[in-house]
Amino acid sequence: MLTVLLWGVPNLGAASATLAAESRYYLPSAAASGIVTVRPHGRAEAALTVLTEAVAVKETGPAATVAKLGEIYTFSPSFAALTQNRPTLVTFWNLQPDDAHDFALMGPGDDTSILMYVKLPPLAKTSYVFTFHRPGLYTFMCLRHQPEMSGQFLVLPVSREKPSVKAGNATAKP
Ligand SMILES: [Cu+2]
Repeated sequence: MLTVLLWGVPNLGAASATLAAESRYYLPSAAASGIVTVRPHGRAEAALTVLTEAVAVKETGPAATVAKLGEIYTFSPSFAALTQNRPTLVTFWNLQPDDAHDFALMGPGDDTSILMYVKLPPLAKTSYVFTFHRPGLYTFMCLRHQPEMSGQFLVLPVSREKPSVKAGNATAKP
């Protein structure tokens, strides 16, 4: 006889709170993977590093600016051109010791649904291999620092013509 004990489940306390917080983050769903595939590791044909840059922070920014506008960060670069169906390793460097950032990807075009949402912990490099399957303009942002911490990937289309490579050359090495 199968017995399932549930009496301890509602009292997980801190562990469940941590799980709830972590569950806010996600990679593209099966449906969204038709637009962009994102993997923590894997083969890449191009690479890009995106820094989190502090423009004004409470420790170093002009007091009047920080008092009026708060801490200000940007992604650097905040714009990059990528190629459709070309696996690209994007490495985010959070350069701040005391501030977490995050990365929410939207698009293409006017579609504001969030395809993926991941955290960028302090003083850490966070990498993913992105393969965009649809050309277009994709907006990304750190939801903690809006509206200034935003950027765009422009995904350029690949030619629809198939390369005329002989089968015998497919495994040839230089
Ligand atoms: Cu941020």
